[in-house]
Amino acid sequence: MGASEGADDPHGDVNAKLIQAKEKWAEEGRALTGSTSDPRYNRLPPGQRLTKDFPVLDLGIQPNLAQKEWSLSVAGMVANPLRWDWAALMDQPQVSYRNDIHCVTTWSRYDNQWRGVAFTTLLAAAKPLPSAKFLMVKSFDGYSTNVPLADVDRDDVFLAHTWQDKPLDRDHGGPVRLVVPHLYFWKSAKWIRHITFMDRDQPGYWEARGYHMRGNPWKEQRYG
Ligand SMILES: Nc1nc2c(c(=O)[nH]1)N[C@H]1C(S)=C(S)[C@@H](COP(=O)(O)O)O[C@H]1N2
Ligand SMILES: [Mo]
Repeated sequence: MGASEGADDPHGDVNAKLIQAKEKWAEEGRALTGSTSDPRYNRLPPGQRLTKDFPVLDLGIQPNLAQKEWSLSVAGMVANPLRWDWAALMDQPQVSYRNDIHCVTTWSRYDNQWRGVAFTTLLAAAKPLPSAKFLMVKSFDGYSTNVPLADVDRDDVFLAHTWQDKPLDRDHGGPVRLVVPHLYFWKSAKWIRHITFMDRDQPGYWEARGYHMRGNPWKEQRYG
């Protein structure tokens, strides 16, 4: 399968080797332990190992966006389609978060300190219609990922612009990324650009390549 297939716009060289490796893992069910766990008792989900650094994972394209070049548009099944630029994002209530990150490639990182805007603030502004059940999130590098509305209509989901008291680095998705901490980190779209609300689930970039449609780490929903 072509490495840039499914991307919004062709950006040249993606990290084809890494993408092929990850597709192969999905085929083989790599890293599956066959156990499930409960976040109330186990902080570390099954099959994960702790890391202290913050690895960078993406398609090999890292959009270089100034704050004033960034904006997020919201469309589809919403009563109020909208577009937030940097100033509009800053006008929203700003919230601090602390969470753990779980990447499907088996690293987890505890105690990330963030600032951003609650996703519930965006939902209140965009007003999803009753028919809206899933989101497709698209990014400036052509990446996409799908997520159930119920998984982002939660107080722990947010649009992040600050990590450990500093502006979010470009390689981690700055100026603005999505953070959905209770799902595998591939759902947390970096350089977020657009959200479409849908009545049906559609696969995003990795989901079309064998990754799970939901991606709950405690159920090891890595693939399929
Ligand atoms: N726009 C975009 N977002 C993305 C990705 C990507 O390639 N492009 N990769 C995903 C994957 S697979 C992971 S594990 C995390 C990695 O985030 P990090 O580089 O900040 O650790 O970003 C996710 N969000
Ligand atoms: Mo990932």
